[in-house]
Amino acid sequence: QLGLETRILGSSIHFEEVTTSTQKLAHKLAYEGVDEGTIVVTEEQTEGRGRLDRKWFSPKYTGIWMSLILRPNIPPTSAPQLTLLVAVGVAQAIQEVTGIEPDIKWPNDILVSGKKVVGILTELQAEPDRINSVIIGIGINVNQTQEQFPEPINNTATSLSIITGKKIDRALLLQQILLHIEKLYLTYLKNGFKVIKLLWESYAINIGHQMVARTIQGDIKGHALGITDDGVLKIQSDNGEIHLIHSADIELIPK
Ligand code: BT5
Repeated sequence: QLGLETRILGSSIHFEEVTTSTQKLAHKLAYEGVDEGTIVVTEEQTEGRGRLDRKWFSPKYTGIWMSLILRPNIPPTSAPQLTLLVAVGVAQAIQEVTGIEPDIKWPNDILVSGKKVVGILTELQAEPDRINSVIIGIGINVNQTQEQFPEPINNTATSLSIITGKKIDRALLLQQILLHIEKLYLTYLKNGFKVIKLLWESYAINIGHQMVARTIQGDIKGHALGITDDGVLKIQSDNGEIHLIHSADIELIPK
């Protein structure tokens, strides 16, 4: 039992010992019209995925692999705001439970000491002007040992227990994550993205840095100026041109 203190998030919990992907199951539930705040949690994913159908490594009993269903009344163009909101909520919860101060790397990673601990995947069920559901997948490496990470991520990924040297209580962390995300979500629905953006900026490591944004249209090299009110990244390339990046993999260039 999770002992949740939240009102919306986790109002209904679908727990599976093992599943292909919590995203897949959450999409199905969202189509069936489950309540907002429904979450899907599993101990192991056999086909966990990242963006662009990349694989998300999700071994048994070591992580938090979950998806949440939200139904905010916002246009589809504002959906990236929710990725950033969830990243802030997860970062706050990690900080509270472990004492670690994590970094957020736009758009969807949480890093500690430059290594990836959390990945977030936001997907929509939407019409052109209207969102029906937002399905937000959260994958967190909690109790893996370094040896448990396979190639090629053994040099780029880490877990909370590797960093702290302690085993982390996953149920407590999950409970805190839902609590923090819900607080932020209620603020967001009431007051918009402004406060969330400020909080996000306090964790963000991209801003002000030189970087290469690898997009499906090609690479853009430049200096990140910040994010727009929709959560889109603004990069100024060396010739002064400003680019709005909606989706990309970011490679930070060391100073
Ligand atoms: C992400 O994609 O970071 C989003 C990951 C979302 C996972 C959650 S788990 C619950 C829910 N159900 C799902 O099926 N998915 C969501 P992206 O930015 O595309 O990063 C993917 C890349 O991260 C991979 O290509 C690997 O290089 C790396 N990777 C894979 N597994 C990892 C792990 N456990 N820890 C750190 N890095 C990983």
